[in-house]
Amino acid sequence: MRWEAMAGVGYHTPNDRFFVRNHTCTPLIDAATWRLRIHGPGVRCPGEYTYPQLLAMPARTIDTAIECAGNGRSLYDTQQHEPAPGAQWGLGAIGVARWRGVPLSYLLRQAGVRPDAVDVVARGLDAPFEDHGRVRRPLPAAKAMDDVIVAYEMNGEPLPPDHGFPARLVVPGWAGIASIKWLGDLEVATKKIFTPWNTLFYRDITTQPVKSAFELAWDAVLRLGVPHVLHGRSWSGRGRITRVEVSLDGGRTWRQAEHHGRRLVGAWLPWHIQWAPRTPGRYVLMARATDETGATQPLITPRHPFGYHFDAVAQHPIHVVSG
Ligand SMILES: Nc1nc2c(c(=O)[nH]1)N[C@H]1C(S)=C(S)[C@@H](COP(=O)(O)O)O[C@H]1N2
Ligand SMILES: [Mo]
Repeated sequence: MRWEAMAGVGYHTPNDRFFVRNHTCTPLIDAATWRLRIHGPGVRCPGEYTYPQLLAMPARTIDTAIECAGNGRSLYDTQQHEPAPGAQWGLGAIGVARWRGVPLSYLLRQAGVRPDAVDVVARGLDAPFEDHGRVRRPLPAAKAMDDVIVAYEMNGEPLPPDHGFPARLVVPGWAGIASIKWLGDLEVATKKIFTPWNTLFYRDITTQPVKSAFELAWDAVLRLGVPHVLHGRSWSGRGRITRVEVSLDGGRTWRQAEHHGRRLVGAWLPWHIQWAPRTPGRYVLMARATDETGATQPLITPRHPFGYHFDAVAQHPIHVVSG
């Protein structure tokens, strides 16, 4: 997702601008023959649900972000000179949508979830990834019973194929890999389950850290002599954003940004700040947010072998030109 594409756009990321991250390819699934299977030793009444059955169940609507754990990975290279392998995302591997679907807790109760359930393994119907089998990721039962939904709608439309049609998990606050697309089955286990997606990839990754971005292109060009309102958004998978400070001089001085009053939403917080640059040239814009747990974005993120969780303040280059 290009951050300049979020300028002047409302709270939600439009479906056609929302980033797509696939291990293989988007499968085209026929909703008429699709089934969601719930099975495993952790449920007393295993079963299958059709698409119309899913749509007829009690539903919830939530505004929440999906963010890849590798969002911002290219900054390990450009800012910290420690490149990490994987897709070289800028800061656009995130989007916020209004998701509608069935609470996973409802589905698990329908299936007679047992009190000793430990993990729920969600498996996708996309093609197997290399020699690791189908994309599947265990979710702790406590999170599964909390705020997770099996979503079939994104911003008021049926899920687009790239985002998991006919149904996907949406796991608020957690790394994108938890939100399994093209959901085919849920295996409820009474012991910890290990798959390549919690041992090899995305190991020890649950919630997402605090980050911020400006709604501007990298190397954006701004005019001198006119007042600008710089817009941006900050987010954290661990709690609401409580403070955003901006530096327009490469980190020498910091000013509080103004909020748009969406503090009650646990997705991202839009903010803005006025600026009238006085001299032409190159500038580095920085935004630093704090969430309600007290976590503030650092200036440097500790190196990570897979380039996950880059949460340092991004150094956003722009040019100010006269005329
Ligand atoms: N079945 C399946 N689910 C998946 C993936 C995948 O490749 N296959 N990719 C995951 C990853 S790594 C991320 S970041 C999110 C991205 O969701 P999006 O493409 O809707 O933005 O989907 C997750 N769910
Ligand atoms: Mo991801």
